[in-house]
Amino acid sequence: MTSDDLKAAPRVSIIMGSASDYPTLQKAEETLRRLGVHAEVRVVSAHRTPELMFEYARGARQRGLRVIIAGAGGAAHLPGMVSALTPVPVLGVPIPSRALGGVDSLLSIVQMPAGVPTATFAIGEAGAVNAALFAARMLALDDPALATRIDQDRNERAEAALASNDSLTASRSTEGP
Ligand code: RP5
Repeated sequence: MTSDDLKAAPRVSIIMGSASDYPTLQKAEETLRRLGVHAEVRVVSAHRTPELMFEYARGARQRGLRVIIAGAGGAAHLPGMVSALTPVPVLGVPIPSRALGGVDSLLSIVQMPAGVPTATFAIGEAGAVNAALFAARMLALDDPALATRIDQDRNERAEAALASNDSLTASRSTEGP
């Protein structure tokens, strides 16, 4: 990865309904950065700033965005509404909500009517990481260097899992019968 990869005009955006969603979506940003993919990050609320949401979504393709990761919690209308306004693929991340733990967010995002495709990932950080990896895989379809970095990342995750098994086995064998 070169520093130019991180400086290039963003092909991915990460938007969220509130700055309180950022601790979850930071995992998406970190995952993309690790792969050398620069993402722009913005608060765009479907409920509090609907005009901004319209403007942002309507201009997304022309600005060169190739995929939008949209996280929201509670009555999580942002991913679906943005998907209704742009042809750019939208990956929804349900944010854990204070009242209902994110099940409300999940159901709000996943139950889209036919004709408005909106991908939905797991609630919380796992969803944020996987949305980022999915976005990277989409970009890698015509970016061989990125595809190579994704392969390396996957190998590193496999090695970490194997190492965790070794640590677990070692710690168990030092305990009594
Ligand atoms: C949603 O309302 C946001 O996506 C956030 O998850 C939730 C709560 O927002 P705050 O009250 O923390 O700003 O629109």
